[in-house]
Amino acid sequence: MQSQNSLFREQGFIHLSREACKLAMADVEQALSRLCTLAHGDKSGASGIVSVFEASNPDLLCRIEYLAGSDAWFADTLVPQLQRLVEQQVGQAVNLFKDKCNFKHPGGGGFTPHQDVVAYRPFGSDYQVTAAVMLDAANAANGALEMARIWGCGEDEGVWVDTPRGRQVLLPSYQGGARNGDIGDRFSSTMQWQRVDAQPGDVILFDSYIPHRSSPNSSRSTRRILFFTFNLASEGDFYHQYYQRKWATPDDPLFHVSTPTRHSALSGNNQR
Ligand SMILES: O=C(O)CCC(=O)C(=O)O
Repeated sequence: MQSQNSLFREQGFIHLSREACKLAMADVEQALSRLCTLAHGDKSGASGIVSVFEASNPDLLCRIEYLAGSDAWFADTLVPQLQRLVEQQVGQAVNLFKDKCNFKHPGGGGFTPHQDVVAYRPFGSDYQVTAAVMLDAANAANGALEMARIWGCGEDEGVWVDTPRGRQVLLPSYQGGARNGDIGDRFSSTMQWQRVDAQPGDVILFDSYIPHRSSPNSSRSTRRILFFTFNLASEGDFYHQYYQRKWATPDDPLFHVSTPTRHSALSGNNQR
């Protein structure tokens, strides 16, 4: 059987079962519920929690962010556990870069094909790994994550970057417009997508070069996933800088890469 590290290295993602991760899910739920209560009563945004609503329905919450910055249990207990899981795969120390809970309520929108590195590279970090913690079962009906391999990209296309997982490519993508962040069609149209169905407590680790997407939630129940993104510690500590910028310019398209949310550059649709 292939070792977990070599699977992550080869695929760019790995699905860890709840039995393997042993996260205290009741505590996770309690911490999230504290944050939801705080976010709900804080229309001014003074708590620092970032609430982002769906473009198609301004009453439907898409996500909240700044979890570890807002709750000591996330910062002191969950983040170090996830950090260790990521470090085991990457073989290097990592720091928390950003965090969020995507709610994907019934009717919530999907995420079009993208690479997360598009949204993080402008901060000066070239490689990130996200730990996605399932709070609800994720499946075809409610919009589970889907991953794909990159193939057919020449040396002169995209931007090639040396990473702990070998050379990876940042594919050409759309900038601004309704397709902001989406991988160029020449690449995404021929990708074969693998849906990763998962159970509450499972963790999917994926790096920021792996193309991924998800469908809208067409079921009757909410599909929540927590996402904790880590960068290589050798590149620095970005968490506070990242949120300073997000608080100042929440509508910057950089914070809306292939998401079902609204940003400030909705006219134009330029592929770079
Ligand atoms: O929550 C989802 O379904 C997908 C999330 C995602 O792709 C992202 O936030 O980059």
